[in-house]
Amino acid sequence: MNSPVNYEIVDSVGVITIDNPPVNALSAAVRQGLQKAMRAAQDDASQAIVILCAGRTFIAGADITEFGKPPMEPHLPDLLNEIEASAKIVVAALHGTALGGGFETALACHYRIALDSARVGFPEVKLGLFPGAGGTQRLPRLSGIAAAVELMAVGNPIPAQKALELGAIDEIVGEDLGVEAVAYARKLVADGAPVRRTRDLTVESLPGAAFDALRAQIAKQARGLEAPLKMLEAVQANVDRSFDEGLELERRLFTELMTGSQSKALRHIFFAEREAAKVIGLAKDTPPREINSVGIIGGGTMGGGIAMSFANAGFPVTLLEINDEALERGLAIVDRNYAGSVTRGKLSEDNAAACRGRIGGTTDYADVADCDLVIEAVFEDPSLKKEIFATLDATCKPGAILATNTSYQDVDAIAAATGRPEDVLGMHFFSPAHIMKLLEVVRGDKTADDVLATVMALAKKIRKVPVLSGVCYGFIGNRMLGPYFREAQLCLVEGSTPEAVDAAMTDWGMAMGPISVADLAGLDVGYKARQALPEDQRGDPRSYRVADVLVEAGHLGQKSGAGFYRYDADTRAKTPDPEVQAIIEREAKALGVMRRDIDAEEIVDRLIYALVNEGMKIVEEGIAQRPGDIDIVYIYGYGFPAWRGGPMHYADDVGLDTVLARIREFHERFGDAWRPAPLLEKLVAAGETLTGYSS
Ligand code: T1G
Repeated sequence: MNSPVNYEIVDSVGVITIDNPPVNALSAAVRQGLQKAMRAAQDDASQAIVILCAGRTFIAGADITEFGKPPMEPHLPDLLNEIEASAKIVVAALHGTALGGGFETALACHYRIALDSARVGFPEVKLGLFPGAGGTQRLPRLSGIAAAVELMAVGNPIPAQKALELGAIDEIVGEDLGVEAVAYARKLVADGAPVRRTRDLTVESLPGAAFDALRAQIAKQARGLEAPLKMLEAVQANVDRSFDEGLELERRLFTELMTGSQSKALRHIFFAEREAAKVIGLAKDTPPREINSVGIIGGGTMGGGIAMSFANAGFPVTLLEINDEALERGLAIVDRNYAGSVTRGKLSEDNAAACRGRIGGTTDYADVADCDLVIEAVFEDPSLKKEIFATLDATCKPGAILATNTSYQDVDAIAAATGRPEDVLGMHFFSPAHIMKLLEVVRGDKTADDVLATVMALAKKIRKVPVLSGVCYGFIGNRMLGPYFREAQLCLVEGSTPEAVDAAMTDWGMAMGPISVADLAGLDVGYKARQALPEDQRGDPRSYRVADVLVEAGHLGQKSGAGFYRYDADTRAKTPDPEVQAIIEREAKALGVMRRDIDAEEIVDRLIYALVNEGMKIVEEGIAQRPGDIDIVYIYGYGFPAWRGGPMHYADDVGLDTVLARIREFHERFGDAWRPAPLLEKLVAAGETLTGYSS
């Protein structure tokens, strides 16, 4: 088999080229090829060595597909020690994204050059790890401990210019990297530059107190993720141990993380996110339609956020509202959001102005007639949506894609309001739409393949994570949220309090507790949805009676200053409300509920297993293509802790038999709402897991 590593001498410089598409990951074959080339270069006529990569990027890390499998030699830390020990100067030439083990490879070289467009970084923390091949010991020696910790704790790459400032690279060179690298190496030799081993550099020490402060800060940011704190422990070795002792500690802590459940969960998410973008049965080469202009119907919070997502990605956007006043209000929301992004340093003033400049407004449908994609984002009134789609059908050019941003309505019924249902689908954004990464793409009965292919690919361009959903009430995310909220409300009535329910879930890792989420979304939203249903379809009154009473008492949530909690008008800080607790206890009595102590474990199990049980049904019905898609929905749309891998992965990790046993117990105690999903029973009976399952 051809090695993905090529070696040749160019102008007396040994040039090692790695060519392992798509991202030159450090697979076993790459490591073996690199070692072989390095050893050859030690004994041949070359005067110096250059390591670079073919394709779109320098090494983007260790090969994540090899994790969890028996490691093959050479092990990366040993290989990098060997590169560093080279008797001849070794230069790393970087382009694209030099990440993780790729950046560590560069740090083990004696000199580093890069294209201006290159980026370097340590994203391992996003995999529940930290740099495990010398990065925790070498980067501090070049950039100082504080800068190194910052780069490793958050995991976002930095541009070459910044890396230059930090001393992590030595020079930024022109576009022809191969030529520049050979010339750079030859100049080093000509100048008599030394072999400069990073391990030999001294590191500026940091007092214990500074480490304590860092530890406290990181613990707060990590929100239950173990890796950043272990990273800090490894980095601390820089001040009180030798380089090799530091490497040893790094290896031990890294291995603990690698074999732990958090990294397993985050690696699952890494691949599940990429898998989610692939539509089973849709030909890879389905030609997408061209999208160069976008129209948005409705300039409310969602419409404005969606417009910004497209404008931020370079698309011209036309925002349509029913009259000038409403349009002004909509554009003012957009202006406020851009000003906020500038204040928070997310966008530069110029960039914000450029993006804002791409958004135009109108009250005339004729101005969206030529748009390639039109997204309806008005409030959840089914007849209004159908009316708008009938108008779009009459106005928009043939071939335009017509999308609805509904959160739960029947997309097929909306498509039926047009004569071109094949051009209609759902694009369900999450609030705030210019920030939240998730996009539920809802395929209607008649949605054409090229429409689907277009929108799945477009999602990446607007920096969204797409997940395909079939048509059902609430699609994937909101449908599962129903049982989740049901259990949260039942726990309240049966004996708990808003603060206890929320604390149980946030301590477990959720970004926000369910009661606080309800207050944020607005209690009136659920109330109106229930009022639209006949009483016998609203479910167990114990699961909504308190919310109904609160709404009827004017407690709409954060937006009215009071919901389950009271909110400070200025700071938005929330406080428990004794009056609400009194209402809960009064309604419990009226509903004949004997209140009891409910501990955090029961709260977590009821809420999370409610998600799992509904998720199983969604997979079995084919609403979601794979369990991993559900995990992506909950991590990018509902604040589920990524280090638990999403509800479906979590169920696998706990053990489906354990989950089923608990659900059966709840079924006994609480009734039909807890009937175990057939798929769960089938998998347990067959001794199977969800891994690899697809509908
Ligand atoms: N290993 C294996 N496969 C990888 C990979 C990797 N490191 N990175 C990407 N792929 C696959 C990916 O699954 C997809 O496959 C295809 O490449 C294109 O990726 C010891 C322990 C580089 C910024 O965490 O962040 O080094 O779906 O769609 O949007 O300390 O990929 O086509 O079949 O994401 O252009 C650290 C992970 C590893 C970087 C490119 N490195 N990769 O983004 O393409 S841990 C990372 C990325 C480590 C050492 C430690 C991105 C990218 P498929 P893509 P992209």
